[in-house]
Amino acid sequence: MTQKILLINTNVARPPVSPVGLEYLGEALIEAGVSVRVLDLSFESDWTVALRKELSRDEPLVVGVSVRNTDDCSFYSRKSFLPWIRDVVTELRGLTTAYVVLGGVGFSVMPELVIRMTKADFGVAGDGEEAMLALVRCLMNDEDISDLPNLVYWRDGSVIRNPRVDIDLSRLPIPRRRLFDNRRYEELGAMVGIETKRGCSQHCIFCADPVAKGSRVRLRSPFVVVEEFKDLIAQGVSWFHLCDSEFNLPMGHAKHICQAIIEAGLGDKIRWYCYCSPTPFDGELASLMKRAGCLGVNFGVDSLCDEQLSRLGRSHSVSDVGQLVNLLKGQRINYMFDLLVGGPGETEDTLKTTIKRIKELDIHLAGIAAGIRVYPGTPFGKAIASGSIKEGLYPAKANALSPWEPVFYLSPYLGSDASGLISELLAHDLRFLFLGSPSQEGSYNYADDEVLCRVIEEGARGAYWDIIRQQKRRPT
Ligand code: B12
Repeated sequence: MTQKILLINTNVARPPVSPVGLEYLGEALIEAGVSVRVLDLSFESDWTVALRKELSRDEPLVVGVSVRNTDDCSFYSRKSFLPWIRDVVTELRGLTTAYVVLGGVGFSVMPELVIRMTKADFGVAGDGEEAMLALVRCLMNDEDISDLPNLVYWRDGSVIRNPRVDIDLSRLPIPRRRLFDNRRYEELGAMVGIETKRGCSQHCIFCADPVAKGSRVRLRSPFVVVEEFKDLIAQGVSWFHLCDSEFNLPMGHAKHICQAIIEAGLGDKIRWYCYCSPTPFDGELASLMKRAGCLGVNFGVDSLCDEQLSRLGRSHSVSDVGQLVNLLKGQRINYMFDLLVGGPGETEDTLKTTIKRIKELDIHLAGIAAGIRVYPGTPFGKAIASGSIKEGLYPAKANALSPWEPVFYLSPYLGSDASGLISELLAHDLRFLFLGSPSQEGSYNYADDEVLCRVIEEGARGAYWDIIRQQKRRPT
């Protein structure tokens, strides 16, 4: 196959995040014999000039455009990246007749809405490797595309989404991680992404991960993951962030991954962070993670009120979190807790209880996201679409979940000034961060946070929450 595919990384937010999804996709295409070029807009000072230059070289058959984030998911800033994606697609239309295909985790959380808004020709929802290859082959040979799994396309003015197929990850070649300049990302303070599995089988009512990644967990072999680490280490990369929804689900796989890293002698060559669920977690996992180079864990705790946890569809309890905290303290693990405030049924009392318990447990760092980002394919999004929840939606007219304006839900029982209430309860306690606007004092919204970028430029490294934590504690 000789015709060229151009893959464009559009994630230009700072501090940067390496385009691991696009890299996995590109490597799989190359392995199948497709000729692939990449353009990383994250490193271009003038994106229109860069597009023009790239497309004047020769005409590709397909241009793949990554949509990693639809928006920053912050109720208080509500910054959408979709107008930017639409501008890139529009610019491409003026420069090439190539098919424009969208994909990425952001795209996959609401594909129909994103494609309608950007007017791209096609999209791939979910796993990209095999779906994009199948699409490219059909387009090359002028074959019918209408049955291709994961494909989103236009027919007679309507957007059609084909049924998804979540691929068996053991079929994929070991990605070589040479398409993008991961070393340069690390120099700019990024942690390079790497997956140990895909999918999440939990039933959290609000979460986009089962929608974007599938609800069946698919494991990558520890051998393959270690080979990928080795390749990146050989390129001079040492800071990583795992891209699993929750690293410890299932716990046995997490232990196997850590053991494989330790046995390969990589534990002191890499430093990594990850997301974990509060359960299951035990002393053996904590110790293996530390020996395998883990420097910090972000736990999705959401609430410290059992009735609220149950309403959110979480499977852990307040007592589980208490046990977890004892274990983390005993094992001296660096961690933060993510809290999700303002879900259905949240009241001033449940919120006060959560904050009080965080203080009592003396949690190192807790981040508060107020307001639930509503996605069409989640149980919560479906409940809203069915009309069973009418109050608490922002924007208020949000009956037809629009991608132009990110839609949020905030429990009406928190009153008209939830952020004032939260600030009052936190009372400048340095153990708390808040998902506000980037660069705002105490905020942990990383998408274009200038203060965070400056600190990174001065040499700070690690997960962005860990850098912010250290800054907050630094005497001024
Ligand atoms: C790890 C992670 C982080 C880490 C990143 C560290 C790192 N170096 O990777 C950190 C903590 C820094 C982070 C930050 C943010 N994150 Co984040 N993150 C994730 C997470 C868990 C993994 C993303 C990932 O890399 N996946 C692995 C890759 C391989 O998958 P993929 O990108 O989907 O790629 C596959 C397909 O989509 C497809 N594909 C990919 N690109 C393309 C392109 C084309 C053309 C095609 C056809 C196919 C295709 O092929 C790939 C292989 O199959 C996801 C949730 C999740 N489970 O995915 C959230 C997630 C992506 N993050 C999210 C958000 C909101 C953010 C922030 C904006 C939060 C904030 N306000 O600070 C920032 C943005 C920072 C930035 N510059 O982008 C949201 C995005 C939701 C949305 N509405 O778009 C997610 C989905 C979490 C969630 N459930 O809400 N994040």
